[in-house]
Amino acid sequence: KSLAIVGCPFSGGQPRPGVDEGPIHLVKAGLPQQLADLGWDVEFNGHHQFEDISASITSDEPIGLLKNPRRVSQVCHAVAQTVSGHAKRGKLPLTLGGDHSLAIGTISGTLEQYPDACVVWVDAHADINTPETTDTGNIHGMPVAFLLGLGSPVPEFSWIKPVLKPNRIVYIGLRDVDAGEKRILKENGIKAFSMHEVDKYGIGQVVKMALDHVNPKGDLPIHLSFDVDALDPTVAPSTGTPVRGGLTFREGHYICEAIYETGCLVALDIMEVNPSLANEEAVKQTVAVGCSLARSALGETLL
Ligand code: DIR
Ligand code: MN
Ligand code: MN
Ligand code: MN
Repeated sequence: KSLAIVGCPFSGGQPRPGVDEGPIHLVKAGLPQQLADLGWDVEFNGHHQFEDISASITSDEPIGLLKNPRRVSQVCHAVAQTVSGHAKRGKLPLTLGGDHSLAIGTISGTLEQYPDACVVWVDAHADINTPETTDTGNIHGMPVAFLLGLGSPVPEFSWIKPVLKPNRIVYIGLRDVDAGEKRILKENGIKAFSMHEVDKYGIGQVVKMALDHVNPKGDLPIHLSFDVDALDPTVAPSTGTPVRGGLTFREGHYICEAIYETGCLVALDIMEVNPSLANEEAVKQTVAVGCSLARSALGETLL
């Protein structure tokens, strides 16, 4: 049991400063030791600095509506190589964000080593806008579209191999989906369990249905990408785009526990913790929840 923490202090996929401090807070809160206590051999070589990338990009004018396109692309490319490298050496990459545009990198890295991997995307948002459908131009609202190869190609992102198939991703927790995104989900037949389904069936049944869809024989590697804004804002207040009516503390952790129990987890993202939003108590609470989600996905049990 060996994992590598990939700390990604990056906020270029969205406009609010502070989310780049997320990984630093999660590590300071003791996450590496907590995972070691669960029996993992934990590698953590410090947070990504992305220094060469910043230095090499002197100006990053929007491309169409896309904001910070070169920075996001090159940072994600570096993250993809790091994640892929860890996976290749048999380590489970645990990426700490940072904003969710980083998942372009993490999932690309996973797919490079595990081409048949499936993705469980836990989020209030679908993050599947294309450069054509986006209202905000924030790339953290688009990673899934890039990974699926939807929308007209953006040359800056041509390194992405869109090898993710629409039937290999499933969503849990959605409740703030743009009109264009709803259309994309329908057109591509992408399975999504919104909060409506969580209310209707309960989280146990939803996770079972989600896994049956994306991993029908239970033999595919799973990448879990967890945006903490999937949780209700009362549970995870320090995040850039909170949406009320979210997952309870237990529902969020149940998803992680159930995915661990499959034995198929090969990569994990904990994204969008922003310690500069909300008061000190709320920040502590959100960072603690980020740590406990990671522990649940990596084998912590209640008994
Ligand atoms: C919105 C918000 N759909 C957008 N997305 C967020 O900007 O495309 N994703 N907050 O996490
Ligand atoms: Mn490393
Ligand atoms: Mn997200
Ligand atoms: Mn979100």
